[in-house]
This record gives sequence, structure tokens and C-alpha cells, in this order.
Amino acid sequence: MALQAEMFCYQCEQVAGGKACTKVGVCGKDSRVASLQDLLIYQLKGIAYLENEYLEKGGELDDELVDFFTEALFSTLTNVNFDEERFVKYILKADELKEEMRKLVKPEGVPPAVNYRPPEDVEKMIVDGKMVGLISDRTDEDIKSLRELLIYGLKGMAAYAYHARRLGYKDGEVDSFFFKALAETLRKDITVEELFELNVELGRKNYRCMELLDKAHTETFGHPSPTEVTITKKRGPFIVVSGHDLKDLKDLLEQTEGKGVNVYTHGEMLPAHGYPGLRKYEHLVGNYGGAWQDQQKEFDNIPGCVLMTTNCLQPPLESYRDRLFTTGPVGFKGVAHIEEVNGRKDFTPVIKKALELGGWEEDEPERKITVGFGHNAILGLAGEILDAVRDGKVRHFFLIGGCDGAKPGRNYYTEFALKTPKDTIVLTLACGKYRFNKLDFGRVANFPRLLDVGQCNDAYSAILVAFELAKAFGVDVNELPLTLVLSWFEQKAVAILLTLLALGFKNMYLGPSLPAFLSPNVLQVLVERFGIKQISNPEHDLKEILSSKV
Ligand code: SF4
Ligand code: SF3
Repeated sequence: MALQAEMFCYQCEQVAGGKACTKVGVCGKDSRVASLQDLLIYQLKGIAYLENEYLEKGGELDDELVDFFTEALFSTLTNVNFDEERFVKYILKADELKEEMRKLVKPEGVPPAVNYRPPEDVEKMIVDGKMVGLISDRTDEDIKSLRELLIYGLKGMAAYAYHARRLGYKDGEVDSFFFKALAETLRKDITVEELFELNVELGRKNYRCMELLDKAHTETFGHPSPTEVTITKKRGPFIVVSGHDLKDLKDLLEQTEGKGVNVYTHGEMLPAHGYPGLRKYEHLVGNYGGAWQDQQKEFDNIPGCVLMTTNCLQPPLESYRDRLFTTGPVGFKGVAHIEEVNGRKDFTPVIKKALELGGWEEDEPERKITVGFGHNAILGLAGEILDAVRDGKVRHFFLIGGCDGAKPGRNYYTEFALKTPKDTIVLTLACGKYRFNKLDFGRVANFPRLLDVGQCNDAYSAILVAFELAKAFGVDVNELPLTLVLSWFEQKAVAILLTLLALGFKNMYLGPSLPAFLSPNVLQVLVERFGIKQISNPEHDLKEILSSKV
């Protein structure tokens, strides 16, 4: 076994050298944590096999098991959890659950992952992790590529399912698919065709899962509507809430009410201001900062607290480590973690610390941006949009969406947005938009030219809008004057991409680089079947798009 490398991870876009992180992750994940994550995935494969057998024999889904499974998968997403102790706990908990299930299912002739028992010693776990991870994997390149694509898609879908479950929304079809699909990755005889079909099925299941999450958000907090958000600082103690978990934000808002602590959204939490059930809190005073990759600069010596509810967490600097708190699947060694106990999270330590730190001393001159163009708000304007297109006032729509990152190539998306002609509308979502969402795009016909649809978790909204517009125009979605220009970074974007492909979206532009885990053959199939194009430069791509679609 060639073990010159200390780890092997190629699940995200910032991967070292465009190939794989083999010494330490560009994200900051070290080889010990990488190994423990690999071992956790191996454990989850074992659980998946047993649960799938159990379900096939007529057994029922167990809530505790699904909760654990989705959180554990989510914890292995890029920039979520860097804490080896937490992975040890997940691995051991997985073992308990597997042990119970083995008694129930009594499996015979099963893959080794099913009967594997982890050692108690963490050093030995790390060795085992290397044996079962990609670092030791000699599978055929195309099989490996499609298998990992499936696993990353499952990680992304786990994030969506996790958020929906926290609000009490579940879907048996989605949950059983986690087990079926991950169990299939243990099969030695699986074919390229079978894996391809599983990826397409994942795309469909993820659409269902995102629809469920949309339902969870809108039924709990109301439909987002256009809302002005202050993006400047206010005097006084404060907590900045980052990540994607709206339930955590709501619970924190309740617990900070009347305590003299302002709450700001950060990163992917910005769209929270659009929801009536969240913006009603007066002490939700605004949004602070930009996208996740700027956090070390923005949190440096910050005189308030930061609560990180999900991705993306960067390894914190000393200057704010004592005021950073994690919760849910997020973790970092030495950073305080707020656990859920009996269904409740107690944010008292965060509130106490924020009051102690005292906050900003002065108000900044106020500036605002508008968010809240979810599907309900946009489709409420459908009639006017149709008229504007028919009258030639709006020529084209762009969806410039997806993740951000630190690479220079990501300026493409800002330049692209800024170069879009004045008679076009830009829909945007996820954290990639922070590079341009504070710029003035002006208006076209009766609409702002830049419409913020929400988080990456709201990709469902954008898809629904596309389908509804296609229906209204009486055309196929690929015949709409709409182009998707996507930036990917982590595994939620993989799940969304599979959904778009499964739903038949074609000719999407993808960047900044193509996934390292796609083998040349798999990539060729994606290009041939779905017309996926890698971004080149904004002028070239815009010209190509506008000359081919009217
Ligand atoms: Fe590298 Fe991305 Fe894996 Fe981190 S998650 S180790 S940056 S490929
Ligand atoms: Fe961003 Fe991490 Fe993906 Fe939610 S916060 S989109 S990268």
C-alpha cells in the first residue's frame, strides 16, 4: 500500500493542486481528522447496509437513527467540523447503533463494513481510517468517480434533511434513500450504469428533500418577502449568527429578547431577514460581513460573539476563538460547543459573553440592501414578468448562484453579474452572491435587476420559479430565456447539481473549476448528455449565451 500521502480528500473545489489534499486540507482539516472522517463514513456505510436490509424486510425507519445518520454525514462536509474528539464520539455512537441493528437483522455474508468494530484508542482508529479511506482505494477510476459523486451528493442532501428534521419535517422516501444508496457503495460488483442511475435518483430525491425544507421554512417562518436589511453596525453588545440553520437563529432571538443584545446575520444567514417569523424581532438588527472565506478578517478582535450553526467554518484565529461558539454538526477543537439537551439549546454562555464584550461603541451611517425574493414573491410578479418579456423590456434571465471560496478565479461571477446587459434580470442565491449583492444593479421594467432568492438551501425556489415561468410561456425549461451560471464549492452544491441534471436542465455553466473527483469518462458523459460547460471568461460566455438564446 502506497502511504506516502497522509490523507486523500478531493471532495471540494478548493482541493490542493486541483487533484487531492494529501498532506493537510486546504480547508485546514488535518490528516488525523481526515482519517476519522473516513472511518465515520465507513461506519455509516455499515449502518446503511443493515438499515436497508431491515427496511426491505418491512421494518420501519427509526427517528433516532435517521437523526444521527444525517448529522454524522453532515459533519463530514467541507468546513463543518475539525474536532477529532467529536468524530471519535460519532464513530462510537455509530458502533452502538450498528450493534443494535446487527441483533435485529442478523446479517450473513455481508461486506466487512457491517461487522467492523472500531478500536477504542484514537490512534488505532486513525490507522483504520486510512485502511478504509480513499488513500488505500484501488477501485476502477470511473466506478470510484461515480461512487464518490454519490457519496458527496448524499452528504449535501443530509445537510438539507438535517435542517428540515430540526423543524420537525421528515420524508420516508428521502430517508430510506440515504440507506439504500450508501449501502450500494459497498457492492464490489456495482456497474457504472447502476451508479449513474443512483446519482440521477439522488438528484430526484434531493429535489424532494429541498421541497421539504422549503415547506419547513415557509410553514414555520412564513413566506419570505422583499425586505430591506441594514448592513451597517449599531452600538451595543451583539451576537453574529452564521451558517444556515434558521431554527438556531429563531431560538437565539427568543433567548436574547429584552437582554440588550443585538443579533446580526452573517454569511448564508442573510436571507433570514426575509421571513416574517424572524424579521419581527426588533433586535435582529442587520447583517454583518460578507461570505464565509472572509471570516478570519471580519471576526478578528470582534467585540461580540459569533455563533456558527453550520458551514462554512474556517479554523479560527486566536483573536476571536474565545468568543466563537459552534452548535449542531459544527466543531473545532477548543471552541465552546452548544449541545442540544432534551430538544433545547441553551445559549446563555453566548449571551453572557456578548454582554461582557460590550459590542461596538458607535453606530455606522446606515446602508441597506434588499433580500427576500423567494418563489412566492417572484411568482407573485409572474404576470408582470411575462409582460415585460413579451414587450421586449426584459431580454434574458441569469441565475448566478452557488458557493464562494477564496480562489481568484471566483471574480468571474462578480464580473459576469456586472457585465450582464441592463435589460436582463439576475437571480442569485447562496454565498457566492456576497461579492456583488451590495452593488447597485438598478432596475429594469418594474423590478430590481438583482433578485436575491436566498440561501443555497433555497435552490428549490429558483428551480420552482424556472418551471413555473416555463409553464406560463408554454415552453420547455431549456427554451426559457434563462441561463444558469453556477459556482460550486462543497457537497451541497454537488447535490443541487445532480438535482438540476435529474430534472433535465441543460447547458449550465459551471466553475470555477470542474470537480477533481470526476474521471475523464464521467465528465465526458456529463458534457455530452447535459451540455455542461466550464466557465471561461465573462465576455466570452455572455456573448455565447446571448447569441444562442433570445
Ligand atoms: Fe481538501 Fe476540500 Fe477535502 Fe478540505 S474538504 S481536505 S480542502 S478537498
Ligand atoms: Fe456557502 Fe459554505 Fe456553499 Fe450555502 S456557506 S453555499 S460554501
